[in-house]
Amino acid sequence: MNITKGRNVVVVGSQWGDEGKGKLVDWLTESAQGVVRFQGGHNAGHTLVINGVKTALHLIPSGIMRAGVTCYIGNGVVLSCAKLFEEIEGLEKAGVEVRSRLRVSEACPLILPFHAILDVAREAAREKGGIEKIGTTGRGIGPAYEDKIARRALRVQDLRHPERFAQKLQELLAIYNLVLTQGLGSADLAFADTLTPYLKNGEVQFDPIYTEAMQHAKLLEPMIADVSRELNDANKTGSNLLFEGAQGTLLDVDHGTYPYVTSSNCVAGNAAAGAGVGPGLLHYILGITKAYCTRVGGGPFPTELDWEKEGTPGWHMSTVGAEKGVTTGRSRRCGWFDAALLKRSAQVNGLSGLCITKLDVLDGLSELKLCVGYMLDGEEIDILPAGADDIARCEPIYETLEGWSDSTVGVTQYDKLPINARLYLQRIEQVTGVPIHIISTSPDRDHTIMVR
Ligand code: 2SA
Ligand code: MG
Repeated sequence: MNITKGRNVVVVGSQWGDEGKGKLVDWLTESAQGVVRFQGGHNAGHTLVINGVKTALHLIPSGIMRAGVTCYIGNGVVLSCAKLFEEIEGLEKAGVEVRSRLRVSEACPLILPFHAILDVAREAAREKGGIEKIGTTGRGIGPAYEDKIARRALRVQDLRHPERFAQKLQELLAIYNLVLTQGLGSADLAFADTLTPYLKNGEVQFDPIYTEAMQHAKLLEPMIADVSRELNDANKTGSNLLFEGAQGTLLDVDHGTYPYVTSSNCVAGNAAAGAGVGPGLLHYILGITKAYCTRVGGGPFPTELDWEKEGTPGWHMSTVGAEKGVTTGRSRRCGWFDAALLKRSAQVNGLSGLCITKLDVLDGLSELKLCVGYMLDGEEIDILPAGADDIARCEPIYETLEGWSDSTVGVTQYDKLPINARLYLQRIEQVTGVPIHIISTSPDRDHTIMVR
């Protein structure tokens, strides 16, 4: 089976993000000519290991590590030019050519410094008010999407028109300064010192933001494109396209553990809207799925384990799996595999196949638990319900399977996996109803099993 030949593939995270999408997109790019980001922003953190060298990407599609592949940032992405150029410069230092291969949609809403200020201030306000924090990455993602939906965002195309940009920025700052000084109270801006020169006396300043944006405008100009048109043209000439999701299905603003979610649609269907192509161009949907579960940030997690207690299975996952956020360095919470959650994920994405990652992390655990449903209000349910409140009340129903002691690190053939590892994978397929097509046995590009 070749999942990319003549077909476009959408790669989505089927849990709470960090399933290993970056590695798989890079690996699949061998048979693709274009890689497209369609949602999220620099809150994403995709780690690639190529020939033992580690690269972390936040905004640029993972296809950038393959020479000759064109990378697209679609209209669904919220774009911080400052972070984009930071990332471009880092890659260039490592010898990767970026600027001639990156196309950025003119319709991307911009993330500007005040978005991160509001994001951080809101989280501080929640904490002060005794409300559980969302646990955002503090990158301004939520406020930037709010501006988009409220129809007042500055977009990449505005960078081409300095006067228009200046006027829209003035209008936007009037709103932000009202919210920041009156809505939240200046006490919450105590952290502001670290964010100068954008703030003065608790107010966001026009000049430094405008000046910086105009500098970015010049640098970005050669990369600004009609991404929708270029993707449609590329498809007509037979190019295979890969749509690279960020975060994960349970962080989707509609289908996730709302309100403990990110502010974009992370599901496969958004690859069309967030890139500017029709849904008919999305041929195969690959759900990247960690062999256990992790989550970073707040919100319910039915199969969560005590991952800080030495010697426990949760601690094993956390330490052997090196479960730390790529963007913020926060520890990820760890827990057993949740097949009832995956069932929801398969449904809302229309998954064609699964890719199981980090199977090797489970090596050495004597037994494994698999969540196949929950008890909710005295009733047994077989699929994750909607929204954080109900999910938080779910009591997992577990099946116990035998573990394996042999190492699976670097295994590249299905038959070479320990029998108990194969039984674990087969049970996941049975419960979720989705076939496993790929298995990843280490972060390395070459340590990948193509199942059938
Ligand atoms: P935000 O910043 O508004 O998108 O945060 C809202 C929630 O979404 C979660 N989120 C993530 N979860 C996992 N991985 C993400 N990317 C980084 C990584 C995260 C990091 O790959 O490791 O380094 O901390 C990501 N981005 C957003 C976030 O934790 C909130 O729960
Ligand atoms: Mg990540």
